[in-house]
Amino acid sequence: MAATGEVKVLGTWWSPFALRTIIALNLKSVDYELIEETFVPKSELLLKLNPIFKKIPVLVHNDKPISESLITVQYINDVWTSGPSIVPSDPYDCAIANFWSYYIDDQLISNLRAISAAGDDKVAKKAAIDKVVEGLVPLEEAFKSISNGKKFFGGDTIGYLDIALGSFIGWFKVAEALNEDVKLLDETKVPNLVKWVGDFVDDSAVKDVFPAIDKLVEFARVFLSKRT
Ligand code: GTX
Repeated sequence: MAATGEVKVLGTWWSPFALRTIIALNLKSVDYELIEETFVPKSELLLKLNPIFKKIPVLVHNDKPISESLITVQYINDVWTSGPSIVPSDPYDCAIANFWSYYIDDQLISNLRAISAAGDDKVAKKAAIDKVVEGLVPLEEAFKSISNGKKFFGGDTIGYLDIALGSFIGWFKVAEALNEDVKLLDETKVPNLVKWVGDFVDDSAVKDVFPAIDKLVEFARVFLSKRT
């Protein structure tokens, strides 16, 4: 659907959180302008639009800012009502999607961050890697029950949980590339999720905005070395 009013995203090409907002806009065929945040230092615009957390993404709709990636996805679903529904309309299904998205951010992504935060500490790094690998197993089970044999958590089209998890696929691949012999998305443990990765990145709402893995790996080498 054509955009109602002006839509901007304060984000970056490499941010998995900003990718959530962008994919949701693409699913609803909403035109937007991406304003690249450079971070060093944080822009005046970011400080003004998200003074509490000072993080991207910020979705700006008709000059009104909305922060927190999953809140922007919910907002986009609520405002652009035509096109595929991103958030399940059934309250129970919606609660389940919220539960797993909370799990993704609170557990899985925290453990993914812990891999790089471990630096040269091999024991801590292995523990974080194991936690990510094991942490994907409940999501494999959730996928089987929620997708009901279809391609996505959302069914035939990408939904809320696909966006929540799928936006991090590039960063899972970064962790694999930067850590020798590490397979996070392991076909023997999470075969359905491995197939889902292929379907997700091939989707028309995703493929043009999904960062090239080589470029992301090069970016991550520098980005992560500055943080540790
Ligand atoms: N909970 C927030 C959301 O969902 O929007 C998190 C947003 C966030 O952390 N954004 C980062 C930021 O603005 C940029 S994206 C970082 C991705 C790292 C991936 C590692 C696996 N950070 C600024 C800051 O922390 O000050």
